[in-house]
Amino acid sequence: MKLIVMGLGQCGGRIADRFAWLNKRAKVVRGLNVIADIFAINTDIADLSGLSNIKADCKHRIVVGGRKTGGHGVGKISELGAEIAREDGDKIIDAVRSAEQFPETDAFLLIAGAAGGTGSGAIGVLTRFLKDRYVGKPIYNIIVLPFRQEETSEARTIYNTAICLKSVYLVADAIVLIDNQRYIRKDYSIAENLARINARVVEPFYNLLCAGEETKPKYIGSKMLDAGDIIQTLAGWTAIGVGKSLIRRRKFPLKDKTHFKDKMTETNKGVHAMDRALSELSLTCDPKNARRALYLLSAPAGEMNMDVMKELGDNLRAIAPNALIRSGDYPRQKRAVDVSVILSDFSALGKVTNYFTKAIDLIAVIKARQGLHYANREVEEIFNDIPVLL
Ligand SMILES: Nc1nc2c(ncn2[C@@H]2O[C@H](COP(=O)(O)OP(=O)(O)OP(=O)(O)O)[C@@H](O)[C@H]2O)c(=O)[nH]1
Ligand SMILES: [Mg+2]
Repeated sequence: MKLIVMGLGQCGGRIADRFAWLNKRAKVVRGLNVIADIFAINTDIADLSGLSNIKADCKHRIVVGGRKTGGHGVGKISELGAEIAREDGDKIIDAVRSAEQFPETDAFLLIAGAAGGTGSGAIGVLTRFLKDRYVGKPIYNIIVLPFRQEETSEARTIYNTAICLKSVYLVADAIVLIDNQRYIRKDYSIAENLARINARVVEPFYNLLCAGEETKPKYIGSKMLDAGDIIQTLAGWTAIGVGKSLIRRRKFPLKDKTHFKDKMTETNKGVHAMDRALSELSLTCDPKNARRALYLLSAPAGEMNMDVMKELGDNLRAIAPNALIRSGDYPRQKRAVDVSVILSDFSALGKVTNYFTKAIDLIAVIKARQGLHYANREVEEIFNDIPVLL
């Protein structure tokens, strides 16, 4: 599968930069190209300078809103981020239009942090721009949710996040949610944490994107996973994860390749990798609410067989009983069994509902100060008062 990736704001730009690194890795290690082109868009010039893998020309690192912000960001005012995206949208679309390999692109992927200003405000607007222009190409979003400490220290965090989530839900084909708090490690500095989180956000995409771009028969699985499978799986709120089991070489290999001991370990390794992928999903969620799911088993060809695939399918069916499950195998991985999992099209998601409820409370307080009373109004009616930035 081939993507055009666009990182908005600091958070989006840095994760997009990691996607650029991922593509370099795919080219060097596997001779594959999974990203058609990558852009970073920001109101902050310093943030754009800090990137390392995205091309440094002005068509790939795009400064927007220069006149309004003087190149220093929008200071968490997402309404301003949205306004700038509306004004400078054509400049961005122009860059996208001249993207390398545009015709081979399967989908767009836009990335932003929900709690900031530039990315949070711009992502809904740009998603809609692209949607109107490129009918038929899916537009996906990755939305990064704030750390808990950001939520408790600044009311604007919750407000921006709720507005951003409501806006993107109305326009994006699917939204992959990343909860920063789930990845945090107490013994690391903030910068180390962010770099590690970004690496882990991008990792599940490696095999998922590569699998469908293979052309050599020996790397094509018995059930190849291509762009179509991923596009059919992604819808609405989505969580993603990857898990690995390392393969240790036996000192004294068993002569009989069909020996039950080896058969057992193959299946165990697969299931173990899937369990890890599920426990490391990008978001706390109840898999029972997922209506679509997908798993990809990547392993050396010798480690794959129908039993492992069946066991993985049964395992996922037990965890996500209401999901339509798609799957694939990819015989390319070396020295590890790797399982990528997508859970998508959630019918309910506590984390998202929580942001909306808290934002509604905040709005009620603000309106009360203005002399407006919400006492007898339905929650749904107040929900309509959460602004939309499109
Ligand atoms: N995972 C991850 N989160 C980040 C990163 N940088 C910032 N964030 C999170 O993103 C949110 C802030 O968004 P930013 O991207 O910094 O804001 P912005 O879009 O640049 O907007 P302004 O700076 O207000 O103009 C916070 O919740 C941060 O924790 C990053 O590199 N990785
Ligand atoms: Mg910024």
